[in-house]
Amino acid sequence: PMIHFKTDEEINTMKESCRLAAEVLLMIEPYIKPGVTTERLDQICHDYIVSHGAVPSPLNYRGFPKSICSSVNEEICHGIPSDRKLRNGDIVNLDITTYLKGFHGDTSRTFFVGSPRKKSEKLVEVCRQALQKGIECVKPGARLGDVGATIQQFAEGHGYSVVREFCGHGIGNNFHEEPQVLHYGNFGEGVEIKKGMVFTIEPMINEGQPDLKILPDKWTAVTEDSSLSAQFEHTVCVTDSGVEVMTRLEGRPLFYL
Ligand code: EYF
Ligand code: CO
Ligand code: CO
Repeated sequence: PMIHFKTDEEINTMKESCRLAAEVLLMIEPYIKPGVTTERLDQICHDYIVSHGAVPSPLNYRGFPKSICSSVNEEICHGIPSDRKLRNGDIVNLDITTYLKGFHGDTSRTFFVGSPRKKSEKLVEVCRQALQKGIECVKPGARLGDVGATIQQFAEGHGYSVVREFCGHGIGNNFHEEPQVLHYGNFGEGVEIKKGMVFTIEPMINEGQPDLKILPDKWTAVTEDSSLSAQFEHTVCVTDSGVEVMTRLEGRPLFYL
């Protein structure tokens, strides 16, 4: 079990990949409308990433067939872009990972399609805030259990549940590195956070029970009870004084909601 600590130089290069991934989420937003297929969104993101000299990390990763993950409504994560048309009132998470100059940058956001229902709005906002509170725990000397416990307490305090089967991860020259970043846990437990660590935090929050199943396509995770699920993700690095969100665009809020 080995965590790769990044030098300041590596982190500076990695920021370019992270910025591109964040720009993809900004670029794609106007295309997310009723009637658009998730395949079309995949194609637009793919072309944008490639035209900026990068590679979409999910494509062929462990056999994944598309360039982004698109997860609609009760889909938790790893949804495969398809000819499914988005409908008014859907929520859709687009998960973007880019590989540029030897480094991966990973970020995702849940969007509303057309006008959201109140219950979708509430779930998505709690998920966004859960990630924000998780990020606020990150500083040298804190532990990954603090991040997980904070996210879990916040989500469950609002009557929602946290998915256990998938977690955040170290990231760098490899898409997935150590450590695992659980979105549940206990304060004071887990790996100590140190300067130079780079990892994602990507809580998946369900409206109903935390249980999931995998669809026959072998990739898409959905809630077992068919309740809604939302997710947000950022790549963060640990600095001397705390944390920097590498997939946040300069001069913008954490998310554009
Ligand atoms: C056999 C994949 C492998 N895995 C993780 C591969 O970290 C990610 N998002 O934030 C992430 C994205 C993708 C990914 C895209 C494809 N994979 C998916 C599902 C199961 C699996 O194990
Ligand atoms: Co991701
Ligand atoms: Co990730």
